[in-house]
Amino acid sequence: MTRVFSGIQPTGHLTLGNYLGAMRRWAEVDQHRADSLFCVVDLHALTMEHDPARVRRLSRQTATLLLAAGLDPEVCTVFLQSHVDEHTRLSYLLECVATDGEMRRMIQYKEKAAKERDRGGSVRLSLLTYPVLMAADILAYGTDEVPVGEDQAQHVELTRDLAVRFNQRYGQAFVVPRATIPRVAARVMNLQDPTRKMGKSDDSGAGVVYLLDEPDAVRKKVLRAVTDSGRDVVYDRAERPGLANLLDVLAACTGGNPESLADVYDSYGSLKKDTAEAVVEVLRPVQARHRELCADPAYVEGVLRDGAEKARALARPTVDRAYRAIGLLPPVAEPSLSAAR
Ligand code: AQP
Repeated sequence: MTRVFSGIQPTGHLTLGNYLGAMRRWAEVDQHRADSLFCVVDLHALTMEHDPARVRRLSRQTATLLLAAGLDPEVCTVFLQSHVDEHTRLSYLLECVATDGEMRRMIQYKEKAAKERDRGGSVRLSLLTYPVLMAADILAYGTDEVPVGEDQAQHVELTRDLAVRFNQRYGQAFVVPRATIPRVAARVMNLQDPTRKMGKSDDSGAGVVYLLDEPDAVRKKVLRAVTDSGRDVVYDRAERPGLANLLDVLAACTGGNPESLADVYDSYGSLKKDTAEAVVEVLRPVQARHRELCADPAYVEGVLRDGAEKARALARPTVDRAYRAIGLLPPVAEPSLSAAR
């Protein structure tokens, strides 16, 4: 059976981009057709200046929202990255096959490091190396497919390169995975600046729809979305990015096609109104389920505990095999009681 793995960082409140680009597909498609693992990658949230209490809070909230979005622990595995040591164990081995040049070419590293420097902060070494940890997240599970938004395609490419290099040097240890990117809403853009991705660590929030935004807040943000100076409604991502973003979001929410939807509208106003309502409707059941789950934190904790146990059992043999392959001796077993007698 196909093995699917994907993760989400507890670095901020989850956004419509996370939902349309990744989570919805995990819940509606992937968990039912593949042996799937979905992970709150909390260690990745430590790569930038962080507040420990906020990371704890967001890790719980992110896990709860994954379940609210429809991940079903009966058919998939949901867990926290830091609960499974195999991720960091494997990460070090992969650092021994990755190069510093490769790391410095990662777009997210360049962007986030520049942002951190602009703020006058220093760049954590883990920001440079976190794509290797992400590769470990994926490779530890013999993953075939990684369903992600477009922004993560480069990291999955790196994962493939590391897997191939390790296998060539030290013998077949890893499955070489591939990214699966959604047909629409692969990169939902910021509503106030459609040249930038809608990201959860965005400072202002005015162009970001959060999954837990009240319906009126969603309407306000969509109705105020920056569009382009033209009047006609056409789908052109390069020349009319604001409009194309709204058409993408509407298409993703209604199951339509952005090009054909463009033909239906003759004004920006009606397109914005329908897009706002479509987003409100898509978020409604997620928010309702989130409220129910918040009333039962013990259930969420139980899911995460069982998920970590399952994930550990799956990852350990692959990681142990990689340790042997690269040249590390197995720990010497304690003499058993019967042998000692
Ligand atoms: N805007 C988006 N459009 C489509 N897919 C998106 N994803 C994220 N933003 C969009 C996809 O959601 C999954 C989990 O994302 P993540 O937690 O790895 O990344 P992030 O939300 O981009 O988090 P950051 O890096 O903490 O926030 P920013 O970008 O604000 O700095 C992934 O599959 C991702 O592709």
